[in-house]
Amino acid sequence: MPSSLSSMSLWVPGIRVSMALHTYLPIKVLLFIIICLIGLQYLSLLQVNERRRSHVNRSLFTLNWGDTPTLHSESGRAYGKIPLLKSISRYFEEKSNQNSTGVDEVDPEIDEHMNPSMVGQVGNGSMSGELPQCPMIPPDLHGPVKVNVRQVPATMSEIEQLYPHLQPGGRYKPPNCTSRHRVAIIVPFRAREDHLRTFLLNIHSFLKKQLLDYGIFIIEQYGDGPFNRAMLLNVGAAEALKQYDYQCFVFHDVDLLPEDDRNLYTCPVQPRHMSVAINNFLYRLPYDDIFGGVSAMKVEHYREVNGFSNMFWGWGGEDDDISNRLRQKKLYISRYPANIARYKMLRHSKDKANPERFKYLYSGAKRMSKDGYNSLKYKRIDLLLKRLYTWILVDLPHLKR
Ligand SMILES: [Mn+2]
Repeated sequence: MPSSLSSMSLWVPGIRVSMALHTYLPIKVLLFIIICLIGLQYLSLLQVNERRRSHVNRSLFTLNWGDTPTLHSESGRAYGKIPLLKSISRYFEEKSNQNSTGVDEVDPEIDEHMNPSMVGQVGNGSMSGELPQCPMIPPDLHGPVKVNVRQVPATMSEIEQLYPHLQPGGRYKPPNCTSRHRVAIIVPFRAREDHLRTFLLNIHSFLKKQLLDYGIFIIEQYGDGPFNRAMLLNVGAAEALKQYDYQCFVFHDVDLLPEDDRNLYTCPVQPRHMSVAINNFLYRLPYDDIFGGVSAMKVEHYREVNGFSNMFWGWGGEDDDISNRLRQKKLYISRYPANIARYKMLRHSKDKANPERFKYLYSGAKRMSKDGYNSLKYKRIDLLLKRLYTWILVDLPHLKR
């Protein structure tokens, strides 16, 4: 009795003193059976995992993790990871099979637009009517681009030879897809032949990569009276829409050259100011409401604000006036980040600022409905579809008030 009591005290040390021996015997047996059962279960689990492992395809990279010596030599717990690895590898296997058979996920939007009847409407009845829509993000963009201002050919015909793919009037559309954007680039101009050559040399290669359906319109002011940039932009808008069913305008100074091809000249949801960071201004935005230099607008937004004012003769004011018009119509000026919307400005002597510009700026709101696109009058002296651009020479009547 004492010996068995002492052996009992080994098994269950905490309660040996106060309890009698015979009450512990069944518990002892029960514990033994439970431990045996746990052991058996454990062994059978190991066998099951061993069988599963033998089915696994060793060529898949995810299983190489499971087959590493460390996992093998370690305790059985490590095998618990294998079913997970297997499901991951099966996932990848199924994915790769899908790709190889061409069963890829279809973008519902693209699919919808590939419907021929839809493209017929969007494609403006042109040759590209049957082509699929171009990708939303052009694939050939590189980010920063080299702006060439040093080796500019001395004649237009030399530049023309560099761009044989252009249609008359400086028009381009992607050959293999229907562009999502029909964009008229409108450039007010007078007597800056060297700037124009530099601009055309750089802008055509820049825009081609962006898969746009675009045309370049150089609107030249006739005579040597004060320059009216805003009115020339209005003329450009009117003339561009006579040529083609453009969806938006990019109003572009001839002396600004984009430095990053992610700066997309697409039609913006909200009016977009594009020349955010200019080298001459140390790549900083001079003020928040600025809309000069380069800016883009949908045709409907342009019409909504009645275009630009025709009253700004000489330098300055017209860009702030359109900015006020946009605000009045509850349109917002959107911008790309400054590291993308970067421009190089060509050097030129400063034009004479218009001393009256503030007067017209202050009264701008009152004039918006009467002064602009709907009151535009001009005399078109010439229109030529040149190789690199559509040239429009225009005489602007100098009307006061
Ligand atoms: Mn300038």
